[in-house]
Amino acid sequence: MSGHGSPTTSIPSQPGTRLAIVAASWHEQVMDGLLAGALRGAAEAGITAPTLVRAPGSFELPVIADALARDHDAVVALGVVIRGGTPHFEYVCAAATDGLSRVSLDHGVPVGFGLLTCDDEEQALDRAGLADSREDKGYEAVAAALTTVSVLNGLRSGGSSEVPRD
Ligand code: DLZ
Repeated sequence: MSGHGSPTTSIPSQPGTRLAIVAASWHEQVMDGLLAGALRGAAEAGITAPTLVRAPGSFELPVIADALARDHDAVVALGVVIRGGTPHFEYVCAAATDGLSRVSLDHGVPVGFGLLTCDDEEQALDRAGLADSREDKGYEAVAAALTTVSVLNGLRSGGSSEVPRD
């Protein structure tokens, strides 16, 4: 899967939204970029102080996201998993992905999926929203979560459910 075909990203203004970000701690340089992008996205929406929690690794993202989904309108999970020489990569990625999906559906709360699952560090850096990166997955994860909040609010109030466009 590549970023080709991704939508033009715009973030709806929603300063009252309770947003939480949970960020794993592996691969510091990439994670710093993801986190900066996520905070930039939050600020663009008028959310200046989202809840920010660190997880030890990506495997722990779902259980923390689950706790955050209880009292937030949206959660964004950030992680970086880089393939090694053992099947560990597959297990961590599957557990994090399945767990985050479950959290979202169990709570009816959007979970922005900012988990990079890469073959090597170069791929991860290219998606980290750093000066030389081609993609900004932390920002995109916040945009997706907040856009989904807007869509759900529209559906729940019987109004428009359209995804806002530029
Ligand atoms: C153990 C492990 C390994 C090998 N690689 C990563 C990684 O690339 N990215 C990441 O976020 N976490 C990694 N972990 C840690 C696991 O996610 C988890 O924290 C530990 O297995 C302890 O439960």
